[in-house]
Amino acid sequence: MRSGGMVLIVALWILLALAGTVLVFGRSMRVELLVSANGLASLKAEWIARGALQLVVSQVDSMDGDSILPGGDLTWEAVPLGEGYFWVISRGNEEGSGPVFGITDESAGINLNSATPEMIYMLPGMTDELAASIIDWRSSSEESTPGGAKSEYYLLLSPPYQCKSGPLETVEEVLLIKGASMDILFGEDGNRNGILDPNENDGSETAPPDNMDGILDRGIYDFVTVYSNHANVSGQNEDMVNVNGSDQAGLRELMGGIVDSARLSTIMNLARRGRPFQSVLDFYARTGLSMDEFERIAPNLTVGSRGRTLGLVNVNTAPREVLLCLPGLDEADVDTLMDYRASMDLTGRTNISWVAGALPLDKLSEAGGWMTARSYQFSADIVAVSGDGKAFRRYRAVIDGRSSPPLVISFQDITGLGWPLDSGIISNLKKGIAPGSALIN
Ligand SMILES: [Ca+2]
Ligand SMILES: [Ca+2]
Ligand SMILES: [Ca+2]
Repeated sequence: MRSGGMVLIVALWILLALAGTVLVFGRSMRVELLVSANGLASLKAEWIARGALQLVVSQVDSMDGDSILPGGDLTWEAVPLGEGYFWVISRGNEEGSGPVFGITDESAGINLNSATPEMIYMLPGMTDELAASIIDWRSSSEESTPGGAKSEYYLLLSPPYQCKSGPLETVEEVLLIKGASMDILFGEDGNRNGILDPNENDGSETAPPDNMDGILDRGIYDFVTVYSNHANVSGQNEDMVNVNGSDQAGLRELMGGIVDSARLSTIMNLARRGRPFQSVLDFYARTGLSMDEFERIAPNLTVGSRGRTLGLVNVNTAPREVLLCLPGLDEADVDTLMDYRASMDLTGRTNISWVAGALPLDKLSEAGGWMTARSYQFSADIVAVSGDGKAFRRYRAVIDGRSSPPLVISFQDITGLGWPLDSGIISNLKKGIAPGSALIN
């Protein structure tokens, strides 16, 4: 947040300085007026983007682990703010359906800092070489894995650099890693808007290269993250019961409230023999709970320190490509999971128990340790334009909602990628025609 604020302040000073320079050195009155008007438009776009960021932060603050926006009032498309408008482009759109607006759940992606080599390899378009090299890039080990690379490789490049040997801080950092390319990371979506733009379907005539097949071939960018993190989540249920704990009184009390004493002793026996459990889904799979029983107690269960905290994948929001990366899940499993999901109202659905009905027990045990139904990190691709259409700004912000107020952990200027929406919006604004407007509550 602070560094984001600093970036903005610095950017504003630069703008003011530029405007001042022009006033001093402008060669004609016309040029002078034109440039200072554009400077003012830039300033407005900048502050609209900043205001939009505050709205996103307050939205994340209200979600409390939920990853699904409540329907209805809230929209992120052509929102009037100050003397202009903003949009938040979501990464969640399906093929060819045009842009989708909203904030993006970072737990819907594979976390490159924690996923296994096998999971990373399952990403669309991934190569053996890059998967191995990502593992080596983040690993503190001195040894490289087959196909991977440590500093010996990077120090021979021009310019030379060291292997990171630590976690990635941005997804774009992948481009520093052996075997990476713009093509693998971004695919044909050069301007990262999730839409097939004309230059992304004209072959090599204009950048980026593409196969002219009328379909946006995506890179891994839309399916990966470096931010998803469930460690030290505050505000979680305080009387959580650790199914791996040595004292099972809590579990006995919790179960005793919903089953009779004969069933209670059966389940307690299976729980004792089954320990340790890798996830609450693993607990369900190996204790013979009914779906109904599990649904009632799942929000109160934890597996304690056995539980993974970095890079859990939210089964409510993850796209098909991401679910396919989870250990043990094949195409048929993912189809079933997605059919189940489509048939449910997921609003407020932070209870993971629905997954138990969608997968065979052995798959729940295997993949369950990577699954969650709660999310805390979100990103927002903010596009802000001045009301006269003369200037726009685009930022990608990442917000961590584990604390209140949430923290802005990344604020990246991607204005240089160009105007990412319908060009008619800009030309209309210049003619004084407002974009299809929407109100934010
Ligand atoms: Ca595009
Ligand atoms: Ca092209
Ligand atoms: Ca294509």
